[in-house]
Amino acid sequence: MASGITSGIQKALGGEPDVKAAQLAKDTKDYSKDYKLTSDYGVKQENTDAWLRVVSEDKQGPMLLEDPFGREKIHRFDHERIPERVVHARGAAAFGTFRLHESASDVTNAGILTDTNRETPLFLRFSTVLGSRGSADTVRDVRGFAIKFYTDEGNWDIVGNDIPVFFIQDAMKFPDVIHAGKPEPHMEVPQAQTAHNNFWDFQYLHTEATHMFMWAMSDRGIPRSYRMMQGFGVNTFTLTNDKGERHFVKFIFTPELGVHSFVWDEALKLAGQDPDFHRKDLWEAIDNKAFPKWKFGIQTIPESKENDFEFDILDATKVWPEELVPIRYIGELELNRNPDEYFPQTEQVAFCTSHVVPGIGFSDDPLLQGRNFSYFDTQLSRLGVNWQELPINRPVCPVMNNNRDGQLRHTITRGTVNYWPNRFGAVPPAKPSEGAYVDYPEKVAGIKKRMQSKKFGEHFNQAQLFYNSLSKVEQSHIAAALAFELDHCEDQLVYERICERLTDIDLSLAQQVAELVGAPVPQKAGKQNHGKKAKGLSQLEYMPKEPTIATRRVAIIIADGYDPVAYNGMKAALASAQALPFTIAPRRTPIFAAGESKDSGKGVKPDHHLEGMRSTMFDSIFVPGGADSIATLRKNGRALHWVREAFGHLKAIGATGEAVSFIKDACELPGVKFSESGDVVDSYGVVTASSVKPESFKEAVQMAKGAKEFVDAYTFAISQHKNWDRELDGLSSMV
Ligand code: HDE
Repeated sequence: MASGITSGIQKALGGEPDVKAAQLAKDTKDYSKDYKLTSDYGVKQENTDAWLRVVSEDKQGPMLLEDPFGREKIHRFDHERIPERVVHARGAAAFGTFRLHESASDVTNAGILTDTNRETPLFLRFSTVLGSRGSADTVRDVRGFAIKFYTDEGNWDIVGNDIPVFFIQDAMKFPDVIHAGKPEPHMEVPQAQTAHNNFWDFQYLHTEATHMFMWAMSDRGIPRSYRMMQGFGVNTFTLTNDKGERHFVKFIFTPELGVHSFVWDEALKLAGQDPDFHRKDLWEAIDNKAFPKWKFGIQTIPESKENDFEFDILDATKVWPEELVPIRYIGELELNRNPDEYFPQTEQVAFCTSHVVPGIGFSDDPLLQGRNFSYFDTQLSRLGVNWQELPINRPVCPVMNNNRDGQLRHTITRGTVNYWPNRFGAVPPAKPSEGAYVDYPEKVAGIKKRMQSKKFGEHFNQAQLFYNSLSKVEQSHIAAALAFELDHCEDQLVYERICERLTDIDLSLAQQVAELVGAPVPQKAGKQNHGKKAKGLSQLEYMPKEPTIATRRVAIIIADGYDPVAYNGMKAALASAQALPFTIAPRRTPIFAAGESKDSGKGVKPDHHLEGMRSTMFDSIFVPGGADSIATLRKNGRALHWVREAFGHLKAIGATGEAVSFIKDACELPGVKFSESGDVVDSYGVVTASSVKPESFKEAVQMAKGAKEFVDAYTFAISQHKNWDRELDGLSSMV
């Protein structure tokens, strides 16, 4: 616990460091070791395997309906499911802490954004949008980034995404955009994909979605990890300070590990090879105490400047370019505890954009205002009216009101009255000076009408801005993603129209895609590209300042006769840099080093065998030398596939000794250089060193230096996430 915690709630709970954890502990049971099995009504049971039935020696007789235990067990099972979320059904979550480094008291009086002595507990749920609960993690989609802050003044929910803009401007269009993206109604396909006619039909007809579909088609749609995504509140909220002044605000979270994505082929394969990849990745990092962290930032605009921009600052299809509205990073969010049980926590957590605390409020953003209704409403069909009483949803501060009853109410309130005012002089409602929520006294005038203000009508400027601001590689990924999606649209009208729409963004993009998908290749821009760029949009801008390989999964591939010096040295170097080395071999029984006797009873037990995993599940591969080991791997088609696939997916590859020629033969490509002698060569992220056995002390010292040089070059290549030069120079697709 940080020193100087002043939270009154913490004191009330006996000074517990994490008030939410302390509260939840009271509802968390682990009976299995202390108690015998009982029925739900508490009676001990001697047999929970067989239903009570009539039997004779040679005949199995009928089961008896009278058996309360058999009936109860099946009945409870029959009713285990609740409706999944209508969107964002698939998710994974963790507990964490929010700390404020710099008070934002100039713009707000919210305790969580002004008190730098506090640690606020939180629960963060990541999700995909379109897929069902059982769909794959790595599909192309937007990712949810929903946080429940358990503040001293009540729960504050930021229900955000990993993309800063949205498809629609008005909440009323939400059912349309989601219906168009979800499986088509006649045969319920495709699952968790936007690659189908209806989605792209809608995108063409609904021009305000153009900016967002460019983001969804960019690498942001296929993140490497939940831990390597930004989070955005998307909507425009407001902050009010002690002077009663109001600012518009956007909330931003930027990950310490950088913003990284898969390449598409990798994401596609992983969806089948390990559909739980992101869920496991999050759990594994927290379990290994490599706690993911995000910087928390705000962009604020004083109320007086609301109309100073060429776009409407209440339009959720627009970003606030950082050049115009800088981000002020004032806090840090860390995830540091895995949930105890999925259903009561990750599934039953219920977020509401309408949950704000004093000092934070809404704007007239028409998407936000609809969301404020929807989230509250949807919890009724998922969880019932008393959903706020569920342990994961309960605030850590006292809840006192006259709301009563309803399905599954379990708070028991003493007293004779349930209304206010009452004759018993119960505590009256709070005053603003006592922490009551103050509604901002805004003057509102206008004509009641179903329309947006004028600036909402411009839909392409920021789609161009986004595209122009990306690196060449990122731009080419958008073209490839669009070509993939449109290839899955059989309706000619749909793919031709989208190619036409792309001319409103960039003519050359439209031409590339049209050629690939077989649409007429456009010759004229629909709307001229303005050529402007903005910072902060390309994810390559978010590389960590200090290169890091923390939590990177590295496969070390060996077979009998491997070089133990290179194997052990690299394993230790990776582990000390907080990477996760995994030993992969042709079998999972022990593998023996060169010179090690099979009868020694020792050997290394691999974590996985070559067929059990795929290169897709790792960030990099390293192959140590050893003549026999390499001779075995050369004959193993799957081993070759590991190397070629890792190369194709732009991953760092390391090899020493005899492994160098193996890697060279597996993926020899013009332009890629390999080490021929003891020197270290880093070419396109393939880092090799053909070691020689030291003949003298001097040589041994030189080799030790070489080893350090090798480890440094190889780990740096891993820290770069992908070797983009490989792709730019057209090497990756040749494997
Ligand atoms: Fe949501 N959204 N949404 N959404 N949304 C839901 O609420 C909705 C939107 C987001 O991990 C639902 O509890 C409307 C934008 C996340 O539990 C539902 C509109 C953004 C999650 C709902 C939007 C989001 C949801 C379904 C248009 C990014 C998952 C289950 C006005 C800022 C939260 C639920 C979790 C979930 C409605 C648009 C993010 C139906 C009407 C924009 C991260 O209430």
